[in-house]
Amino acid sequence: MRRPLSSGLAPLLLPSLYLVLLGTCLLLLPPSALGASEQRLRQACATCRGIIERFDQGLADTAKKNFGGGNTAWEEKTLSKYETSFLFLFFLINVSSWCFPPSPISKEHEEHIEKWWFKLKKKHPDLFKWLCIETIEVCCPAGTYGTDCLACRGGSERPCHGNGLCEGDGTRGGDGACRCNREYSGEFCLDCSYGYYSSLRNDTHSVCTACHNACKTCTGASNTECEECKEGWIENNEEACVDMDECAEEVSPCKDDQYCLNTDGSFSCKACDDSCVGCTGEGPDKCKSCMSGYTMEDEKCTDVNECNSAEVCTRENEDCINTSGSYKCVCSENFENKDGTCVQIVKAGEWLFAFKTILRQKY
Ligand SMILES: [Ca+2]
Repeated sequence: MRRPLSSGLAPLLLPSLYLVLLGTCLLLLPPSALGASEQRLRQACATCRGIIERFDQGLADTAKKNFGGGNTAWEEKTLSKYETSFLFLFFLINVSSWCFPPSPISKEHEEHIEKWWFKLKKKHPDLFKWLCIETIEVCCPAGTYGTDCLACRGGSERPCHGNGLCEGDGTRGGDGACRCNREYSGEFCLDCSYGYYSSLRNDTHSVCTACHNACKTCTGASNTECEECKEGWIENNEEACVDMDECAEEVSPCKDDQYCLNTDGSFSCKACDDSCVGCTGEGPDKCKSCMSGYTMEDEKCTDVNECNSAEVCTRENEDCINTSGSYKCVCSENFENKDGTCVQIVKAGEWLFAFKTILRQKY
């Protein structure tokens, strides 16, 4: 049974709209322009891939929402060439701004996409392969690169022996050279980088592993297999690289008000406690001597309570407050400092009383 056109047209034409979008964007990347630059070659493939992914997703969504059990036969029968062309025109106006940069539309590409949709999608279900690789030739199969889709170094199955990226992999650009992962080096990413050793090596596989933290270079995993010790490490009697204790040196590498803290392969300088003049570690019990305002008590620099002395804060109406390492003198309650003397604070009500008294006396 035939559905009414008004309700059936939207779901029916939706896949075609995706085709239009696809066509429009791809047309911005005509093969004639692909030789322009390396960047453009890679971008051309990335764009084609992106469009195919969105197209596939769009088709999947449309099928789920509108076709349910599928009505492809009816759809193909109803969708006329005239409707497709009309939608092409409509979308060329609306969709072209989504793609970059604008360029003239080629009839040839328009036809490629239509051809695939109506005639080839069963025979070539992989639209990416058919369109991007085989037809408009902006991409290459995985593991190959360049104009002729040559195999990457180390072969297309495992480019760069699985230890790096092949330049231009899957695109019509690049030179197939390997960009090795950090652990690997060499043309085929089979050699180990500085600081790594070969833990497995045969004709096809190479595994490089990081040296022990103590080694600059090495032949194996432990600190006895270093070829050279890293800075901050020193070779001991057993020919192993061990941490150098910088803090044990006769002259401390730290400042006078700091203590030295040894760490694996390095050291750090930390501030002494406020009560110390020089120290050997953290806290007031590691002082070499005490700062003024502190006194050594039980091998610990302790605050001196100056307020216990009769010689401090001797002005009238003045109190002493002890602080860590010092003390301060403040006026007692209801007194305030005026020109170095503590005077009684006169409250607002008292002022008013005094003012009224003056007025009464005068008038
Ligand atoms: Ca150290």
